[in-house]
Amino acid sequence: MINGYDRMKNWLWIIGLFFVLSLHAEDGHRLWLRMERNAVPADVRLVEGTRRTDILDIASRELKDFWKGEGRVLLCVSKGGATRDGFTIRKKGQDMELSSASDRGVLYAAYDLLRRQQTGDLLSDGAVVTEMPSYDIRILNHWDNPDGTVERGYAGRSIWRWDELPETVSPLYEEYARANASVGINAVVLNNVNAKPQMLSTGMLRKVAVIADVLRPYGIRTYLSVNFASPKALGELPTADPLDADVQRWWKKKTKEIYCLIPDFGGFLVKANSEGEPGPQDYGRTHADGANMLAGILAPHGGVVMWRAFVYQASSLDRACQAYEEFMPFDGQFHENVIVQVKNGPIDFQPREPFSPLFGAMQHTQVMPEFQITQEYLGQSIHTVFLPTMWKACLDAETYRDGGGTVAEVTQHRVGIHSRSAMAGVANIGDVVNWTGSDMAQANWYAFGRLCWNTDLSVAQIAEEFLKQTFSTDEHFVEPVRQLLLRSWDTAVSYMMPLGLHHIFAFGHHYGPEPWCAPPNTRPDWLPKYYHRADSIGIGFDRTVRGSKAVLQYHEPLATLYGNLETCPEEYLLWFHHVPWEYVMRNGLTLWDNLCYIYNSGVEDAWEFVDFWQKARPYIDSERYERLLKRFERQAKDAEWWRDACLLYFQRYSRRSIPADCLPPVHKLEDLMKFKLHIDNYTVADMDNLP
Ligand code: GCV
Repeated sequence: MINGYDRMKNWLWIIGLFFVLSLHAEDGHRLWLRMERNAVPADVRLVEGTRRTDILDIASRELKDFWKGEGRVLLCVSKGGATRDGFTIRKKGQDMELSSASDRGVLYAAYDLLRRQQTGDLLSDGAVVTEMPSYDIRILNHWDNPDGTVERGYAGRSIWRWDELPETVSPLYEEYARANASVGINAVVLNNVNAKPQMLSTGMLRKVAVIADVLRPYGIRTYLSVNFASPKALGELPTADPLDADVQRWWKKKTKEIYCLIPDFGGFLVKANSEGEPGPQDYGRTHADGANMLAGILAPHGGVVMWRAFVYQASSLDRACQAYEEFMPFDGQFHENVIVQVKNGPIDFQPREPFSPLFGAMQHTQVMPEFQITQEYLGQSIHTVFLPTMWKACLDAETYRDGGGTVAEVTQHRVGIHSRSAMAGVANIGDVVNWTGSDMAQANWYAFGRLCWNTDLSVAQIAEEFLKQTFSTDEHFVEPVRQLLLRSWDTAVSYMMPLGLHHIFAFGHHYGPEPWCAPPNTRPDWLPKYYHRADSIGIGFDRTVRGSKAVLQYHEPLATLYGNLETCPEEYLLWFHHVPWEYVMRNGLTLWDNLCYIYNSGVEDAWEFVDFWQKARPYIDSERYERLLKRFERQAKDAEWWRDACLLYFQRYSRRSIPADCLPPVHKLEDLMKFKLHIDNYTVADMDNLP
């Protein structure tokens, strides 16, 4: 029999346990902003002459709540301060002075200070730090649809709750704004580039205005993707021809309506004549006609047009050549407030691509890089792949255009007096509690912001900052997990598509491998065989002067370097060349053997990540530990799936055996060829149904 006293004791036990657990509960929602709130607010003041603004109020609040320094924090906006969102922090005795030419700069200084506090990177007495962002516009592109779905989203539904707006304002919006501001992101495109015309209806714009009001005090400007055919699709005009006077009047009126609701509206992002989206070519007009028409209308309001160069037709021309062919004739013809938005590689966010030749080629047009933060082609929200390594490979690539310059340098260079530099990232954010599906995928959101702010930051530093703020500052945790993050991109490329292989994904969802995929009546350039071209002689796409000539879109010495089998960097070998299976590579092994060993090393690395992660167990909360452990295990099994699918399939062509010192396949090709993943909403558990 349990008496009253025992019962009470049991209850106290349960309540105590619950309390302890909830203290340690880490659902990932706080991202990298896990600072302890002060019991007594810090002493934060505006210096004389600095007027209060909403942005400064937020900077003050953050510092009062979380800054633990002894002295005062002085916030100063003055004409002489750093411009373009830049800032200076001075440590004077116990006091900190944060100054900038704008309140936004002061906000970024506040977050810089808090980051230093979190990571232990404190300033010594008399220290002066000045920062200037690499890009003017540091923008997230959401591929969120008005119905709440997210194209290529792996973290639940859209955070924008259109059906509740404008009346109900989700607290998520402000949390999201704060997270962005803390890493310097100052612009957001709310909706998918495959834009629904209804986004421009008055009802939707009122909802957009409410979100813009929440983002503004965090220094964030709101942009929209627009459907080029909107005037026609909304039933208001018979045409969307950009040279038609009625169409121009329609856009003028619509733009005015937008600026009445959102005075600091940033502008339009446009995907035109690409993958079935409408565009100026539908009316015999050019990309320049379309972009300039919108740019002319936005200019008086201070808005910009981001016009995407992601274009390709089902034609005989190599897909990798098409964007260059379509855009180069218009170099120098775009208005100053047009920025041509170019994906990092010439095809489509593949695990590894050479940089797009347009970066080096368009010398008289403002061009901006577009990266994909959401991991459409890199294991979605299951695999851990730290993407800044890949982004840096693109940003640091030398273009050899006139006067030279890396991709980062040429895109940061302003082409016209009024032009602005920009960098875009396709968001990986949804309404799941931890925002990004995988707790580790938060690192890519964080890294995107940090890299837009400073393209010179090292990947190692970004990883360290993220881990210290998000998980633990304990070196026993930080060092191995940082190593894991630094290796993760190379590992994923090794088990998915080494040596320049690309686009050999499963059809539609792009999660797993399907190099054999060939459904009837499908565009050839959507199928893996178009890209890998495996046959009895060899494998790879010949883009040399004997093949599609894509190499000629690069400046010398790259055209020759890539075009020559002996000098082509091996990581791009099969991107640029069709190479015989028996070809002897730089390490003295044949192509086939190399392929086997690299796939094999990818699998070994992925299993090693499981070990690394298991060692991290004592240093972090069990919730996030367990969630990630499941993912690391699934990633390693997926690596085996990739290796087996690709090697066993390509073996049908190479007719060579897998070297004896490679791990033997765990799957049979016939089983893998039968396996189909549900297109939507698959989970780690679904993947366990693999044969
Ligand atoms: C938004 C790839 C993706 C599409 C995406 C497109 C783009 O093709 O698979 O989902 O569409 O890129 O960037 O426009």
